[in-house]
Amino acid sequence: MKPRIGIAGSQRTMVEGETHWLSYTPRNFVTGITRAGGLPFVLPVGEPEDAPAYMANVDKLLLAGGQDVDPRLYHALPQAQLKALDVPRDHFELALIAAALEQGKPIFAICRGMQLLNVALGGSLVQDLSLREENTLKHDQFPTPFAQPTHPVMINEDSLLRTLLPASYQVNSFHHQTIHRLGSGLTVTATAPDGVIEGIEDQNRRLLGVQWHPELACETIATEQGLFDYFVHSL
Ligand SMILES: [Mn+2]
Repeated sequence: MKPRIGIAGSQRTMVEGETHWLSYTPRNFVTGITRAGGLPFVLPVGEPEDAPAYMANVDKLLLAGGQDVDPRLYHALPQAQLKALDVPRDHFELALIAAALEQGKPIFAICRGMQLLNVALGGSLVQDLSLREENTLKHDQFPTPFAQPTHPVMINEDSLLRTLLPASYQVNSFHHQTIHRLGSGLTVTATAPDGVIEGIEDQNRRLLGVQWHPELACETIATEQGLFDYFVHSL
């Protein structure tokens, strides 16, 4: 049987200000999992108490991109640069993470997903890259096309990520927040030249996170599809 992959979904109205709500995930995540030979299940934002039952029905958890993480979850006040939150989504995904850890199931966390995973393990975030003291590169590459890598990262030796990617690598980048304090048990696996953390993992608990967007490049860049292949079959 194909590995069953739960993709934590998002929610939005079809048109801004309208009341017609959609539960969804961007199709690119489905494509990455399907191309890898996995069986994707989109998990709609729901009640945290149902998270263990959802996780019991899948083999692994994918945390997708999306809104900013509620700064209350890492005991910070909202800065002016904070963008949209989805507090129910945060709470449901935290419950999915807890259930995955409890059930010993691997997690692949992308962009917001990596940031939320870090917060779930006691870490914190910088709410906007402009709040860093260091000189910071362009990490929101818009309007450059999604699949086009635009900034380099260095992949740490001894990391799981380094078995999949070269030591010097180029990634696409669409984020305005970044990890500040690292969550417990996590190690940094990839770093941009400005010091921004671009990858994390915990090999013991089989947690893998990247700040960039393999789902937007997996159809054109073999190493990006390779991240999904590894997640579905080997993590
Ligand atoms: Mn970046």
